[in-house]
Amino acid sequence: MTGSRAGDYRILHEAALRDYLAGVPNLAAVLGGAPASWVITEVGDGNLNLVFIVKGAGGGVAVKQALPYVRLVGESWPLPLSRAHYEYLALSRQAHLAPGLVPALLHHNEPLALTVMELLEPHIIMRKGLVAGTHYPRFVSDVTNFMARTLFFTSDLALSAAEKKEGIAAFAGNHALCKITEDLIFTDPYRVAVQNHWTVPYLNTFAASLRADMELHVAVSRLKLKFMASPEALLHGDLHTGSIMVTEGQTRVIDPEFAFYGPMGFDVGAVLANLLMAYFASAGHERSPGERRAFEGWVLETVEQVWSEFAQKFLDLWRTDAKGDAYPATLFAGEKGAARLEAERQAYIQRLFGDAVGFAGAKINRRIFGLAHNIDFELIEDPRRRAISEARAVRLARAMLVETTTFQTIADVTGAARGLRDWMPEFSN
Ligand code: SR1
Ligand code: MG
Repeated sequence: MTGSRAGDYRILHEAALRDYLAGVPNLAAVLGGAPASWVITEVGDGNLNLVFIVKGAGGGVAVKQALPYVRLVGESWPLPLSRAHYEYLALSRQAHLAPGLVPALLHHNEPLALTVMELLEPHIIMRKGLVAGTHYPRFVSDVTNFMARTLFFTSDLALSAAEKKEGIAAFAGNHALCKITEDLIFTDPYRVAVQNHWTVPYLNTFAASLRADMELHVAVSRLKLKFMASPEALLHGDLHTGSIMVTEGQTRVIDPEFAFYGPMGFDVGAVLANLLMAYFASAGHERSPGERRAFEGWVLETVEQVWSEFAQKFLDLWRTDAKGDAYPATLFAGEKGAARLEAERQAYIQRLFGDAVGFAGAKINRRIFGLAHNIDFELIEDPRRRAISEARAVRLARAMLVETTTFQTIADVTGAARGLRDWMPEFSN
């Protein structure tokens, strides 16, 4: 799939991209017609890369090219192009483990850090649909299949120790992307950092308490260590609702450039956190009081189902497909062994739930106080209304981080979120 030599990297803008695609026979065939007639549009609205949609008489493709720096910030923040390699590798593995839930890969050029994928149409970024108040009936089933299968089948429960360690090694070089997470999620929101920002002046006292709250610092530091030192499974690594494309009937998980072997709760917590933020942001998008209650009810139901279906599917895979070196069958023989192993599975999933709750809390705070925010809150134009939604989310996030064990079930999480729906923060200004 690679057509250039190392050292050939250049940023492909429209004309160069047209020439490049014209020179790749399978892509030219998908697009159809004369290359001059292809319509090329740059649509990237993420923080890191260029993304083009290319349409021809016969069809379309999506082209993603990594930039040698963080797009959101500019050339002052260099970032390795190798992330395109890890994204391609992760997409290939996910396509195998969770067929139909990631975009089809059509072409990859390693030196150009460029990947061409099927064009997902009429899919939209899920976060945009959530801001608009759209329900997605397939989402729970699809995202839980994706998480259960990609996490289980890359873990020691499914793999031999050698296969697992090969997997860790294959992604170990993606450390620059891990470092972004380590800094932006687990560190910067809790200290003075130039790139932090929040809804001023309303959240000033909240930001100050994030910087002063030692219990919070301990909680987030424990999670940071878990993120750095627990290679449980191949993570997507950035599984927020901006990394999911949907129609009402289809779900596709995109953008795994942060993939590495880490703690499973990080991916699960990312999905839960982003749904919870959609829930709290919803009040800020109402045009009349209570207008979006049905949507908000669906979001909380979705939070509950995401956890319960994920847990069920993961445990079922463990019961049927445990070919890995962990928990050797010979140690759990007979009825007594089977019962003890089942109790252990329940304990494992409860521990994973606690991790997901904590990571979800960290994911919420980073979107409200860190560098990279989300449109769920940012599109609430009135800053006071935005801050009210954000403050509710932050209050839940602190409890999820510091009082994690008080959330024993997912209903404890949704109950706490529901209880904060109409809470009015006292702003100092
Ligand atoms: C500098 S990159 C900021 C964020 O964008 C990505 O989507 C990740 O979430 C990362 O933390
Ligand atoms: Mg992304």
